[in-house]
Amino acid sequence: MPYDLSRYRGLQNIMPDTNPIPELAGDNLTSLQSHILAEERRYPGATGDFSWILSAIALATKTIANKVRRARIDDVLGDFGDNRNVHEEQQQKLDVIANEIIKACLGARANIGALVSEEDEEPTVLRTHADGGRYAVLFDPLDGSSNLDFSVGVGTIFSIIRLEDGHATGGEQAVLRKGARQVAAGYVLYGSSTVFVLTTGNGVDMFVLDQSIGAYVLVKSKLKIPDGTKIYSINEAYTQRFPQDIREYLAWAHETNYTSRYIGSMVADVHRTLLKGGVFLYPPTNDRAEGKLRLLYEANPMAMVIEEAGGRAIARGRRILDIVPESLHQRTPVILGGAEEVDHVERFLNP
Ligand code: AHM
Ligand code: MG
Repeated sequence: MPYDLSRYRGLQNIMPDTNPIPELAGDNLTSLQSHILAEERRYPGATGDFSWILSAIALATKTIANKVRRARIDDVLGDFGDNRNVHEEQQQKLDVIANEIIKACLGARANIGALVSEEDEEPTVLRTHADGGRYAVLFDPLDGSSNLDFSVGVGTIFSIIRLEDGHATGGEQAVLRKGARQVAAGYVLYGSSTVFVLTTGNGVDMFVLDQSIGAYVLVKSKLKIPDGTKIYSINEAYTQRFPQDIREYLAWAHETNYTSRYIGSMVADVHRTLLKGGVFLYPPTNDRAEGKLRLLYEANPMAMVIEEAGGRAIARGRRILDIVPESLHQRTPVILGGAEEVDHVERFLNP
């Protein structure tokens, strides 16, 4: 459904003194909020849980978008002292700020039992299942943050799972669910515009933050990854450290007139792959047997988005969404993108 500007201008003509709000424009101008409510109506007996959680994510990401844009002015770029996160990676000041913003926005939602963040070693347990904690939200608050100082696109990645009755605490065991069990996933890219990409298992929709009205508005519904795009996205500087099969794929891609695009910020690289096609790879290396990316809040949500858009997401010869997690911050190799492009890589992979 396009963001129909003529309709929008029409509204302003009728009500010159009023700021049009998205809901007033009917089908042609749909806010994230109204979209989620409409999605929920598809399920008889829906409780409104989703709109409640997603509105908190929307609020958090609008706040983070604002912080990212003002970072240099507010002098919050750069390292957060000598602090390292659970992965022994240097934390940026904005990693910490984004993490706190998300926890502040999600923490008050009565149906969230646990939060899992890349920046925190343990889950934050908010309430038990018995007390209404029905969902867990797993997130990377600010992915690609080492690029922040140079105004490169960074993003927030999120995954929502249902907590089961038996796991009353909402602790680590409760959130170790394979990606196929996600009920919603997506990301927000803080780039030249702020883009919210969402799937609730019914295709992939894309919203853009309209700063003038402070709302995410729907710009594309039911996105499909184009096939036949000869782009690979990989940190090619690691070629000597990649397994032989990946090196053979790259040699084939060179001979087959592929081009390369690599931003080094997963949200931006995946977003390009979603819209333009191609394949994104973060394989194992000699020094990192499982690659770098984290399963629960990086690979899984991106895999759900990509599959819902008709693509494929694999690791070690199987669907990323079928990997049974063993620990909260475990890593996984990642190959995702247009189905045909992933097939091409797969032909080279050793069993
Ligand atoms: P981060 O979560 O610490 O920001 O690291 C993840 C990022 C991804 O956004 C990106 O795909 C990858 O690291 C790039 O890694 P490399 O510099 O090894 O290519
Ligand atoms: Mg990350």
